[in-house]
Order: sequence, then structure tokens, then C-alpha cells
Amino acid sequence: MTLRYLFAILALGVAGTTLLPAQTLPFIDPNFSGITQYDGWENLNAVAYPPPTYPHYTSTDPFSIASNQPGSNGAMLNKVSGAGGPMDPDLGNYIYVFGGMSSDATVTTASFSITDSAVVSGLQNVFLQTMMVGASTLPGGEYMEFSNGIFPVLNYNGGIQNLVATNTFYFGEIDVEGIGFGDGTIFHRGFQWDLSGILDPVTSIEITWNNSPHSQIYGVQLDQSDTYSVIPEPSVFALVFLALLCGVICYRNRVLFSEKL
Ligand SMILES: [Ca+2]
Repeated sequence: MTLRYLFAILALGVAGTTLLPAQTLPFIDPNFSGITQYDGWENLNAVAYPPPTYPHYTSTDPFSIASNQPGSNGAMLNKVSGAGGPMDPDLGNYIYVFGGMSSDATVTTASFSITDSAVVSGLQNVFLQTMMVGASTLPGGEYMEFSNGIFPVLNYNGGIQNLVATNTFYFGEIDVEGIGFGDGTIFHRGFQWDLSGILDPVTSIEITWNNSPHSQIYGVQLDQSDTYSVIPEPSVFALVFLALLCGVICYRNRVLFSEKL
């Protein structure tokens, strides 16, 4: 949680419908112990990643984008199938998943994966964070970025195990309006896998998921470690966030108050 994100949220509250720039995404540093690796993806725009065919967001060509944040370790974000691609920068720095006329979040319009063929030796702990917009709705009317609300699964060593996450986290959301293709909600979620019970050495991983129509990928982060430990509950992050928010507001009020004197 960074102060930059706090200010972005405060600015959003003032501006109401301002698009949140991708570079302010509040990914969490899990501070894993042991041997660790990090991979981050942000600023997924069509200038940095020109797709093979135009228009970008309707292209059905697969693509792969190497992690692009400082300190990353060569994992890949791949569009496996479906229509979508990096967006023009004037609309935002994200991947847009084409949805045609559909606003049904039970539909899959594109499938993605993250692959790492050089994981930490003795891998036990995998933590994926997703920052995506849901712009289609489930039958109950809830925005959902993952098709049918089914979260990512993990495969390893070239197999198809489809492991459901050991721990699933919801870190927060921000409503957005008029984000190029309509309204939606940015969801920040986390998925953690405990691989300590796997007897064979894990040498490669693949995490897969399906996107609903008009969903957008603002950023993704992958953390791994040779030591399994549960990351702090979201409530802890929420308390830290509230404490920081109180600090900012108190400071702001003090400044405003002192200006009036
Ligand atoms: Ca790696």
C-alpha cells in the first residue's frame, strides 16, 4: 500500500469518474522469506506492445508479454485464445478483452495464462495478484472480470493439474465510469498456492484463467518463494489502509485549519 495510491483514491473521490492510471495500482509486497522471485506487469499499452493485427482489441492473434517492472524475472503473460489486446494509450494502459455486444459475465471471450519456466529452486509458495476491470455482469448483476466468477488455477511441470488456489484474497475495488467501453469495476484480488506438499521438484508453473466480455487487464503481479507462509489477511491491510487514510485526512485538516488562522 503506497501513499501514491491513497492520493489516487482521494483524487478519485474528488473527480468522481477519473480513470485510475495503471501506474498507481496498489500491488502488495508479500515480503516472503527464503529465496524469492518477483514478476510485475503494468502499462500494457499498444505502443509498448504493438499487436500483429489491427484493431488491437478485436485481434484473435495470441501474444506474450514478458514481465516489465523493475526486478522482474522473465515470466510471461500470454493471451492463449480469444479476442483482445493492448489498448491505445489515449484510452488507457491496459489490455482490453473484446466482447462484441455481450455483457454476460458467464461468457468467455479470451483465455490468458502466466508461465514461468525458471521458478525458484524448491518452489513452495506462489502468489498471484490481478488488477482487472469487470465490465460484464453475472446473473445477480455483479460485475465480474473472470468468466463465470471462476478464479485462476495452477499447473506445474507441464502437466494439467488445475490446482485451485489455497487462499483467495479480495483486496478492494474501485468503480469506474466511461472507461472507453462503458462502466465497470476495478478489482484487486490475490490467489496463493501452497505447493509444499508436492513431492516432485516443481521446475515450471502455468497459471490460467478466462476473461469475461469487455474485461480489462490493468496489471498482474507474481511472487514466489521456496518457503510457504500465509500472507497477512486483507483485514490487516485494511486496518493499515485506514490508519494511513486517517493520517492523511488529519494532516489535511490540520493544514486547512492552520491556513484559516
Ligand atoms: Ca522466473
